[in-house]
Amino acid sequence: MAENSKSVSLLPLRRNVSKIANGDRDKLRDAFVKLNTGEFKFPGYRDYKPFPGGVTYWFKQDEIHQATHVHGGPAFLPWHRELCNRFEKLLRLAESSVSFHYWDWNEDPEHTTDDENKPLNLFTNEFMGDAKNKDGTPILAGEPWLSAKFYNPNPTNENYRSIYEFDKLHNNPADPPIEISRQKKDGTLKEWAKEIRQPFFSDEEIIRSATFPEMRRRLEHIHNLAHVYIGGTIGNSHTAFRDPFVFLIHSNVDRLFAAWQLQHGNEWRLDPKYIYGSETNSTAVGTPPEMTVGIMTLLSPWCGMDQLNSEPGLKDVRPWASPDNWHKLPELYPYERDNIKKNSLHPTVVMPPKYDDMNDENGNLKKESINFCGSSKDLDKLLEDNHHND
Ligand SMILES: [Cu+2]
Repeated sequence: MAENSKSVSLLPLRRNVSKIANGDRDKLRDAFVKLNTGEFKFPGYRDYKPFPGGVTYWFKQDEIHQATHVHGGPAFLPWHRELCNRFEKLLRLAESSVSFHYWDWNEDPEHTTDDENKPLNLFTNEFMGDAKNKDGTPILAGEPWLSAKFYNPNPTNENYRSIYEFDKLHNNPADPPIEISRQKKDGTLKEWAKEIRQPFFSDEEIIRSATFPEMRRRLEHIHNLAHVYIGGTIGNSHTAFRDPFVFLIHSNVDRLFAAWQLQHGNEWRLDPKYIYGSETNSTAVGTPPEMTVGIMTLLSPWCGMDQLNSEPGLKDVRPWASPDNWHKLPELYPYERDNIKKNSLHPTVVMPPKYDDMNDENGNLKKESINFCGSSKDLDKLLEDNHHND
């Protein structure tokens, strides 16, 4: 019994963030906060040329997202899955039993309910900060992020990150952004989409898509709406990853991708050779910044820019650039153990992470909810077989 309860509390299930215990939300917030402290910094110092160092694990996420721009193409889902999986590992360095929980965008995050069906607002100064002013105008996120130096509205010198993409003087990733703002819309995401006459796809419609290209287009569209629905910093793709709420959106995006993969009778969606269908052999198209990234493209920046096949227009990011070159020394870094020279076909990218609506407390797939005929053991084996076939 004791052993059992221990294994449950350590289970890495990703859950609906409004339905977990208050203490688990605190833990998630604390992990975010810790990743922006001196304890969690990448090597180097701010003024190093050509690539600044000394960036916290938290600010690194914005730097990575800005350096790559993987949107509007086949690699949107797998690339963001890699980003999220890596970020979850970092969160666990700060809080060992934390998971990458999701915001179910069918719920209004200001007016939802908790695990005991009591009213719950995710935008409080104990959890995600402020969502908007009472009159609907934009607001700065405030606590807990202000004290944690996730932004600094009153810099005493020139060391801050601007909200403008082309402000060359104020874009050092080691500096705090000058603001995190939000302007959340009233009602649910679906209600707002109707108001602005945008097509809306339900979870069901996304999951029932017949092919990968159809599914990822529907899913990315709703994801785009979700960004603008929260508004402000997160509503601009250049600055979105400065707002912690972005990860709750992206956990939900990945959950729906996983749910599509686990549909009964569609085991090919777990097989790197077949999952991406007609987009399997896609490569980068266009010229930066107007380009889309393909399934064959190596996952940047983690692969290092000196790799063959790395795409034009991408920016180098330490520590996967000189002088650290982690992509050449993965054995030195425990959380870089996976082969860094991977693309979206790699089994660790194709494998769906475990979510509470598809997996039971022991991490096994729930047959009744997702109609997947196998077990997670079969899944692990399938992925292993694919790995050996590479
Ligand atoms: Cu996004």
